[in-house]
Amino acid sequence: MKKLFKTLAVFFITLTTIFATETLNLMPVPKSLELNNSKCYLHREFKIEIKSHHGDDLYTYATRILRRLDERTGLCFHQDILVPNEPVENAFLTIETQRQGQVKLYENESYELVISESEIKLNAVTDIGAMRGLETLLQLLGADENGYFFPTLKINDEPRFPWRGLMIDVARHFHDVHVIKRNIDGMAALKMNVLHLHLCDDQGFRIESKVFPKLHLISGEEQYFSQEQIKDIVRYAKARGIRVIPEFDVPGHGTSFIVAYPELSSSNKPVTLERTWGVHDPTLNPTEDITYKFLDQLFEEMGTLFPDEYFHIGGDENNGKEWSANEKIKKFMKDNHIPDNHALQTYFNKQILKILTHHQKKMIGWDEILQPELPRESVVHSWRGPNFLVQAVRNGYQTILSNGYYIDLIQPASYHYMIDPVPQDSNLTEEEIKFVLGGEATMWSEFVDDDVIDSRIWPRTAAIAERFWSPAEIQDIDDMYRRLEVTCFRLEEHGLNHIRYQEMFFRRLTNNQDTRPLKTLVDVIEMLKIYNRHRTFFKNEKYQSHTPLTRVVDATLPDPKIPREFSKLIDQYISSDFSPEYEQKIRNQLNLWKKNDPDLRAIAKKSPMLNEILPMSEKLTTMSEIGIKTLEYIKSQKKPSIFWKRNALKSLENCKEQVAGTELMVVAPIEKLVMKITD
Ligand code: TNX
Repeated sequence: MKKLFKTLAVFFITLTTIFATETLNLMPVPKSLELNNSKCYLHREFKIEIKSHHGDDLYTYATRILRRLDERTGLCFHQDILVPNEPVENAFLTIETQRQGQVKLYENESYELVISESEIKLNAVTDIGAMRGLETLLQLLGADENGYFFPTLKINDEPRFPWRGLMIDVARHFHDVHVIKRNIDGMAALKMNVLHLHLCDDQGFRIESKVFPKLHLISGEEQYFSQEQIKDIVRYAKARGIRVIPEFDVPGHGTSFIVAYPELSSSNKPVTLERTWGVHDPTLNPTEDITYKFLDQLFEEMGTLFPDEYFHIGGDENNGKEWSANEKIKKFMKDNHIPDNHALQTYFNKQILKILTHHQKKMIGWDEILQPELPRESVVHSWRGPNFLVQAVRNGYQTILSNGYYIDLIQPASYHYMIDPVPQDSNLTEEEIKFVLGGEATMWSEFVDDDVIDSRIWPRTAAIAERFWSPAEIQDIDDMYRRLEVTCFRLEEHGLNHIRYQEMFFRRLTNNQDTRPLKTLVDVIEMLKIYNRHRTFFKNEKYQSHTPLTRVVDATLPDPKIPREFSKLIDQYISSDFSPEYEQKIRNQLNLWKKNDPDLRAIAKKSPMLNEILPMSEKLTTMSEIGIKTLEYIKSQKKPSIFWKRNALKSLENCKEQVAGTELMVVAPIEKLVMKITD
């Protein structure tokens, strides 16, 4: 019976959602939605009233919503700011909450939104739920010849997972307060609720410490958050129902600690701040009291800046080299019956845990913290794969998933979208599934600075946010991309520059000449995926902290639209049995690509920075010529010689090779077409 009910519920959700998402642009898709068939038009008299006063945050939130609506519609509403205890006459939207929300794990974020032709009602248990509902309302805005409107409907919504995070690495490249804030706004728009700041690593220490000032003064290299700035970020996030969790990565990735305070080191080697990426040796010494005294004081200080009950200690990728090379550490291990480096890390974690518990914090760390005797209230943050997550859950730990959500690896939104925090085929029981708290998209910043970062986070993170919020059954990739496109341009209203940064880069790259030929090329190339860019060199050197991130590769967008559409077009052409309508479209596109190269070369003459990408431009021409020839063969129903086909495939293979950290994304469809000629 229970099962039948569940199946029916899933059916209902899917039905209502399919109905809804065909016409609406909601992201994430709500839990349930009933659409009526009329419109609620917006007018200048539109006013919001909050009927309950549980803290001021909702008032400022609703005021921002009003302004955003105003900016989109140009209606110039009469209502100014919303102020507590000031009655609003003839309010069109009334909001009612039962209590103030806490920015805390498991806080209630549910809401009910009812839109009729003459009024809108938003009810929520907490003000945070109301904030989530207000974002939904804004996403519902439509327009027709009569003006701006909301569709009439009823939504009941709540998240599937309580932990929906974004991690930003501010250590490899520092990111300023305004960058963090605009991304917090993006998170709120997508109903995400945890900002995780990776605050230190081998390349720098990015937060002021009054107790150990050399940390920021030496290892911050003038790029760090002051304590006032951190308080400001935490306050800004809280006002949007978002928790902020700090990460201090120990004992590995420890260079920034050791440069400032060499006494913490596991070796005698002199160290300098790391300028390259990857896993490095410097590791804190787990056998000396001084290490724990230091971390005790530091974590106490930092714990007061970040009020969240969770505190991330990193714990990843300690290669153990320094421990194995240190006689004193080896003796300590022997004396204390610690058999290997893993056990030594467990010993270290246990001491850290005592410190955190003493400061009323719960510990969260990357996979590697999962060792025997890890207390059950710790959270395991899984980056190595679903198996590790399942293992942690089976051992009774709460977990969050990041493996599969590494947005620095430039995989398409569809890839991230289909990864579920609850691993498929894991056979976890209903009870065990409750231990999966959710996940975090991770923005490691080896290849992003303040200009590029938004384009690496958005819009793909919106698809991940939907995975964390919406019912698991919502899986239609085409519909996700349709809604993602709308979400993407809407995100610009927060000052996010994920779209407009490109034009600025093009101007610099062309030396302010015509940017169109460069755009034509950039539209079809992408940065190398996974760790392949890490493996390339620039000017015969490994990438370093100061290597410029202003090259063509940095102006490319992840998951570009034109290649996706071109691939679809080729499929349609093939499945329509080579319809002339599609043929014409393909031909137009190929002709445009084919003749782009001379134009780009002319521009490169006055902008040598473009030279490195010219071989890619040539590949685009070669590929297009092969494509055009293939269309001719198909049209005339003539078969090419066996040599032609062999050479064409060989050239296409060559077109797939990387140039200047980029790859051409439209070769595979042409290959498919060539294969069709003789089939
Ligand atoms: C692995 S995930 C790391 C980071 C890198 C990242 C790049 C983890 C705990 N460590 O140090 O920045 O890969 O993708």
